[in-house]
Amino acid sequence: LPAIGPRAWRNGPWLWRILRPGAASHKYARGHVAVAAGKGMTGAARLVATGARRAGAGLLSVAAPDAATAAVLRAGDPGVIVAEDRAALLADVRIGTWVIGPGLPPDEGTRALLRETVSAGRQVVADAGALRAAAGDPAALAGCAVLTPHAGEFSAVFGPPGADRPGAVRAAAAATGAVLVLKGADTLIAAPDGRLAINDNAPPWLATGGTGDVLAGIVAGLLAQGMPPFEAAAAAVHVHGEAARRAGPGMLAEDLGSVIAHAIATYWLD
Ligand code: NPW
Ligand code: AMP
Ligand code: MG
Repeated sequence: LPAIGPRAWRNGPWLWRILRPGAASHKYARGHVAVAAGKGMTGAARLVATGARRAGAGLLSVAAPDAATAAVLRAGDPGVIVAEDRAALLADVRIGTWVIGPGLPPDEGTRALLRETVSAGRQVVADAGALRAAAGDPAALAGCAVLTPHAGEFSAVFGPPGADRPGAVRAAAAATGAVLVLKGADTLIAAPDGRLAINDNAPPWLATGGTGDVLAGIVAGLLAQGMPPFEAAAAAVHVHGEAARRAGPGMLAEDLGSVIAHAIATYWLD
């Protein structure tokens, strides 16, 4: 590793393992994830759903903003529950983990949804529109479990990371109290307590539309199964890169799910 101070590791299964489902598992016990869908970009919510379900979440609900969007979502993956009553989903204590941001506009509505979800005591993975909605205002993200910015989103919220990327992500994690995942060719994962992992297994062809949405879903799927945020984020990033390697150079974001299905057992805790 470069000179990045103490408590820094190369990311990999030696840092964490994924819980193997057992005979006593059932779908509720494996965690229920909710995703907030936007009006136009329903594909983003569907990719989040795929990531969360392939990472092992037992149930997945998508909160649709209106009836027309719900109809589009219902025409998609049959295993996804599409709900129009967002308040009811938010009140459901069994839905412990939410993904907010992919496909959402960077506006006050998204900020309000994030605040409500955090206030309700849910674990929140904030990405994309939720990060853009907090541009220049990191305090708006306080209480989130994991933030997954690419470099543009990170700069919008926290300012440019500069040459000391490990220092910048550690500072952002400390400032928000959330685990920070700064995505890129190498991805940095930092915890508020200073732990840092560097992930370098992602092939360049992972840089294609929608892969970040799948990653946010994998993080949520692992959180929902009880993994702590730093471990869930680090594991998700590694699984995501490994899935891309296995899927090959022509892969699409939507190909990652079926590859994760085959790769996931290699990460199980024995
Ligand atoms: P430049 O060009 O460097 O000046 P956004 P987004 C900058 C949804 N999707 N990686 C760069 O600026 C997402 O969920 C929906 C990327 C660039 O112009 C979001 O809600 C899909 N960008 C929404 O689209 C599938 C970087 O940031 C700008 C960067 C927009 O997300 C696709 C991009 O800005 C997609 O996931 C980096 N490393 N560094 C669907 N099927 O529905 C700097 N930039 O607004 O964050 O655009 O990431 O495309
Ligand atoms: P997003 O920008 O949200 O769609 O996320 C893009 C995903 O692709 C993230 O997981 C990045 O880490 C990954 N990625 C972007 N560029 C590269 C690259 N050059 N090599 C490997 N992975 C990349
Ligand atoms: Mg993205």
